[in-house]
Amino acid sequence: MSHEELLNGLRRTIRQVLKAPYYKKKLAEVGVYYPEDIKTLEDFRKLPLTEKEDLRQNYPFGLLAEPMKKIVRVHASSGTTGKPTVVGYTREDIQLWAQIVANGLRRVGVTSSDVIQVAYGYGLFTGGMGLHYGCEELGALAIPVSGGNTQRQLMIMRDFGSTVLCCTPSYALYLAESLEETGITKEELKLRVGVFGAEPWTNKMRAEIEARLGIRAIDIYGLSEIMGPGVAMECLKCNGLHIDKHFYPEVLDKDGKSLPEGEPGELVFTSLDKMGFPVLRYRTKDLTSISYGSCECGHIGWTMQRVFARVDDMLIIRGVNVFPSQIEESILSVGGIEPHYLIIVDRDGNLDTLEVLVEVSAASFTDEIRELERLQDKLQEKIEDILGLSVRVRLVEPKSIPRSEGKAKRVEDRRKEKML
Ligand code: DLL
Repeated sequence: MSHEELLNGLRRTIRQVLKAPYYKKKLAEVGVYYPEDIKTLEDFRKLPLTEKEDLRQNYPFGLLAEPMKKIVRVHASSGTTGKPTVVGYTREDIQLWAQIVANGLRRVGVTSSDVIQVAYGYGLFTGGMGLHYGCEELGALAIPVSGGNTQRQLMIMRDFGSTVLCCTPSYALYLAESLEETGITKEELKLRVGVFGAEPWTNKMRAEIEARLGIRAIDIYGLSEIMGPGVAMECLKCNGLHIDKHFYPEVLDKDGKSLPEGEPGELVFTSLDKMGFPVLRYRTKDLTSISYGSCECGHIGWTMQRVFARVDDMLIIRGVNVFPSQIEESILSVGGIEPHYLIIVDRDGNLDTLEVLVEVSAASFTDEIRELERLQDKLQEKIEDILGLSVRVRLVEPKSIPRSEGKAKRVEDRRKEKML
């Protein structure tokens, strides 16, 4: 996209957001009354950021930029506190979203001949319906099974001949595990590709899922405030997620200053063609870096690295910044254990404590106690090495950590209750 095309897109969005009184007031405060007031990218970068709090203050429909009669669908994300954040789509927005998802699927070799099991939740969450409309736009067969009911998922997968599976990576792992128990073999399935997202995951987790299900596992990213799944997606090269051209990304540091390409910070998006719920410089709270360039797959534009954490996921333990993904990496680099874990942070007097529960595999569970102790020590050492913090690793029985059918919860921070 040329510089001029980008500026035109940004101005289109400014024209659209000015229809919502809240944005109008916010922009007036910085002297912007018309889209033409933005003459350069520098002007644009001075515009105020939008946060989840702005959405909350305007709950439920205050930021819609089109009259209600033009809105044909709402979605919402639950969040951990208070009211959900609500977003609205016009008919054109829904069509655009479907095309964006379809393009992403096409890029990983999915065609109209594919049978796509959509095991993301259907409902206010954007996962199910977002993928569903993308599949239909592609002309593929969508199976709207939604999340949960694992045995039925597996039966459908085998009997309907699903070739593509869409769900969270943690649920994919659970399905793989249940498959082994049900006695259905990989060979009885036609599964070829997995389109996994909605939560952070690592390359080690990818390798695990690919091996267990015998598929290519592809990362898909998105958030309801920007549109839903498909804002960015990997191609088969898996060198980052290509950001769709209808969204303009920026990466900012803690103080809101723009960071150069390649430097990690908070991802911020502006939609370029959304009508119902246009977004101006929305802070995603997701941490990653971006770069501009072309890929062998044909994508020319922005690519983001996988999201390694959210700003609010970062745990500060005894002053050290810890991301759950660092712990996941170390766990998955040791054999004899399952990729299921729970991080428990607590406080003992004035001291933060970090404990990681890790499941042993059924095979190592039968080993001698001494073997298990050795495994536990090895894991503990690995995590301590990476974090530079002392940690207590506790091996637990196979299948004792709760499985997730949607977004996994891997951290329990008990300090919060103690602070209240
Ligand atoms: O999770 C949309 C989605 C559905 C994406 C299905 C991919 C697949 P929300 O519920 O609004 O929307 O949550 C958005 O989830 O800000 C990230 O923190 C996280 N997230 C989404 N995709 C990824 C990913 C959907 N691929 C929030 N990797 C985002 C890491 C992700 N985190």
